[in-house]
Amino acid sequence: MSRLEALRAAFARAGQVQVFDFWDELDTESRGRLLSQAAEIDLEEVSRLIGTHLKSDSSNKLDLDGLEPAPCISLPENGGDPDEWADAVRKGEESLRAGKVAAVTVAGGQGTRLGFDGPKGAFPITPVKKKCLFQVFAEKIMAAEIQYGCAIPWFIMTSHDNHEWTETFLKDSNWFGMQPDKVHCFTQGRMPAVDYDGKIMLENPGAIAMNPDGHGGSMRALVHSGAIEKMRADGIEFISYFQVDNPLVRVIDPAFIGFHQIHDSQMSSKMVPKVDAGEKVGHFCNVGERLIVVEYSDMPETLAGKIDDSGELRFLAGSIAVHVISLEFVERVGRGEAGLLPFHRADKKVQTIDAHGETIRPDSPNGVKFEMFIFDALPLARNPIVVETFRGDDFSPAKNASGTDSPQSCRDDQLRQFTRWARDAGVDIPVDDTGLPSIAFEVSPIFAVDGESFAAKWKSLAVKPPIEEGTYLE
Ligand code: UD2
Repeated sequence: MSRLEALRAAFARAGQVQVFDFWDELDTESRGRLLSQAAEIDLEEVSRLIGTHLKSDSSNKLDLDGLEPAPCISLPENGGDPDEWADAVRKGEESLRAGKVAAVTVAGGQGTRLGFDGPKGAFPITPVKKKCLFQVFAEKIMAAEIQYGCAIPWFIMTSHDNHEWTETFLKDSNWFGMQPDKVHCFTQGRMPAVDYDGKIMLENPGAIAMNPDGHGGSMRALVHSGAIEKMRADGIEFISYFQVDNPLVRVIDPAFIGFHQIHDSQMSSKMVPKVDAGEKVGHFCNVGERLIVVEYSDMPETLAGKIDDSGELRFLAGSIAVHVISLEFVERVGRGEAGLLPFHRADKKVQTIDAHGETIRPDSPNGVKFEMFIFDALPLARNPIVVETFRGDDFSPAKNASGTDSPQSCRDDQLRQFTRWARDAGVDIPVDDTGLPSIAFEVSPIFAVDGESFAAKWKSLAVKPPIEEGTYLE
């Protein structure tokens, strides 16, 4: 049986043979592409998802009964034990010095809301030098390599759509000073979109409408791409995981890594207290003993806005999508041995074709995409923990073209951070009542990555430069 016959028969058995409706009209290249897309699809998985998410509507129905706020390890200034924090830092630093930590950035998203034509990592984000997000992360990794005398390999998850672009961009940028053999791009998996009758959709006569399988797909992709094997060969035990849209992120955080180890956790997460009930971050919750994240879109407003006895939001702990994950756990989840990550349904406008092969660009949702979320691995993990972090030093994402979580708010938050470090080190910089200075200046991660390293570096300078409009400390 030819490859075509075998695939066509399998798709026919699954009720999806429409995928080959235009086969006879396709040229050789399109046929090749269609066959390889078809071969990528796990038809059993798709049939199962159609059953749960379209036919029985039993998907995405969270049982919110008995939902409790999850316990968190608080910052010392908010009641956490300073000795425990000091221990965690020591432990994390030990692992860093021993070269047990790798960084993973998920950068496979489409970045539609930002309206940037290119991979988000290439977006210019810093206030003076207009460094792109990838450069900021690379420099933070290099700063940690210098500080701990170790190598920290960096793995970047891309999508089919942006993989080549991302690799070329990094290469053309000389990997921003990192050693090329320490930077690895790996591609996440894809899922077909289906219409409301559960039929796999064609984007054009010779291509299936395929989408990235969500950042939860990183677990599988790390295994299937061979990244995990590479990490193991390098002696990596812990992965510092973060999203591509957050330039403030502490890419390498010894305290966080240390807490993960002290609690013998397989997956640890960072939280910030939400700014208000409507902030678009997931909520750390417990259902019985299980730690879960309830995404903002799934949290009923009445619960999200509920106030506790102390006058604070009851579900205060917001997820900033930063995790430490143990290598062996990624491997087990990626292989499906620790349970499967569920798929979430998203109703979307999917470009498709009609029975004559003519393009349809819908103006309302006409299909369903399936995505996995990384935080759904928490309930599968041993001893998952949630650790509080200071927002001003860890979280300011660029998601929207303007307003909240935009390049402008990100720029302002970087300026507030640099200014706070400088003022704490004794530099006089006037600020408004939000901490924002009237000048724009920039601190390179190679100069300092936090208030402590800034103070030490500043103190060590025999001649201190004036900090004024356009100053760049490197
Ligand atoms: C995510 C979290 C939200 C909160 C927020 C913090 C989800 C569902 N929600 O919201 O709870 O923590 O971040 O900023 O995660 N990505 C891929 N491949 C994909 C899809 C996404 O790599 O298939 C990457 C994407 O490049 C980005 C990150 O995942 O770095 C977040 O994706 P998003 O923008 O869809 O998530 P968002 O902002 O709605």
